[in-house]
Amino acid sequence: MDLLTIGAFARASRLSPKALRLYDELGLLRPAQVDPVSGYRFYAPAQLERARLVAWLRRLGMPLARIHMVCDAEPGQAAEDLRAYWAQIVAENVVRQDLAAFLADYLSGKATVMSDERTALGIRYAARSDRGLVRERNEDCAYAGPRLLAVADGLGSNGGGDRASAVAIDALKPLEDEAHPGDLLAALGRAIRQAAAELRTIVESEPSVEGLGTTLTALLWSGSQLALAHIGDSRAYVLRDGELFRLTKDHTYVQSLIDEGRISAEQAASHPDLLCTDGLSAVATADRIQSAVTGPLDPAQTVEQLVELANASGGQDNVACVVADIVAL
Ligand SMILES: [Mn+2]
Repeated sequence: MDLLTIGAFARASRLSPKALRLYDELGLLRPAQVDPVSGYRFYAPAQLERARLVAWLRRLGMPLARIHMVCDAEPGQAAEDLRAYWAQIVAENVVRQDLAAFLADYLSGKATVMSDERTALGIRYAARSDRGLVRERNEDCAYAGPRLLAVADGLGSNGGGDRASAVAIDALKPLEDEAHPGDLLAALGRAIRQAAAELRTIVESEPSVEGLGTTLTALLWSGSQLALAHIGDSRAYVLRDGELFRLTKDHTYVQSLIDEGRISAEQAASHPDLLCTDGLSAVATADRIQSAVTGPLDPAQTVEQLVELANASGGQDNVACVVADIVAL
């Protein structure tokens, strides 16, 4: 059987050569043959069916890890997986639709409150991190101060994880003391780039530390503006009218400004914020988290309760959470 070059196979499957190389590296679609001298990849025509399936699933927006699962499953199971994936997308879109409506209300509300007498706003906050019941170390880190709220979930061998999350949060702490007229996001971005540079230095100078990295979800507050930076699968939520909205999408890097206008005390009082690592969000349902955050407890009691919630579900992972209520001063 004649093998196809990667270019010919790419055209036939409507995947780019770059994508094909990535899928090879991931083990999703291995070439039939690789030239030992040139490294060129060759594909069998029979592989086109799998390649087209991958292309279709990509067009559907399915993540590669999940495509891998679907491609390797028995046909019945694959169909089941696909239906489950789509049901999840539909459910997430309902949540996003609600969030979009909420943000539209929120942003259009700012026009009407501009003429109001200025109300000073502050935040009441608490942060808590816990090792959980199983892990030997706590690689999560949480911080809350008058302007900055952040959680980080570190990873890395030989204590690298603890350090990675601490480095990320420490790099952000100076933001507490600086004035950031107008550009909170830029200030957050600079601090995050500095954290990344410090982590690179550790990786380069200490070979014993492997796989160093950290998630980071941080909110910077100026009294009238909130900026959010998010990397990885920790999460930020906002509670509004008793309902918990998730502001972050896992595994993505989102730079979004929640609100560019003034927040009225009335609006703000109904908007407690929650940040947490997957030690909580992976084990507790949104309902359980929502009822913990909605209750009459103050932020310190709430974070306590959230940690208990994570540990009551087995405490398999470290957990970090930050709760902040925006209040009129
Ligand atoms: Mn974790």
